[in-house]
Amino acid sequence: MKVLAIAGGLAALVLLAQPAVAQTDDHAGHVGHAAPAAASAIEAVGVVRAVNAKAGKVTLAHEAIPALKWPPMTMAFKVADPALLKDLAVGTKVRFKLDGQTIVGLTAL
Ligand SMILES: [Cu+2]
Repeated sequence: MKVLAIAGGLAALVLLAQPAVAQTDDHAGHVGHAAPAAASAIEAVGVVRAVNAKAGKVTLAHEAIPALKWPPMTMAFKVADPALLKDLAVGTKVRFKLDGQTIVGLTAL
């Protein structure tokens, strides 16, 4: 039990250390995002700023995503299925589902 308690303490320290790291990242290049700890998809809301169906990419001005410790920002996402971008207009508010930094689900609101 003692070993388990120590391991738990270390995990807590790691978790506590992450926000400090995130705060020093100004997200200017959008490459500073850490991979999500959870394997499950994360949902967020944003507004479509650009669509590149050919490249399978969409640029979203997304709201903060606390689960990923992301502040609100505009960034490009890859989509798992280009069909998600069909008939998607710039300016549309959408709810989207992320697996890593790939959009696996997208619904106009
Ligand atoms: Cu972002």
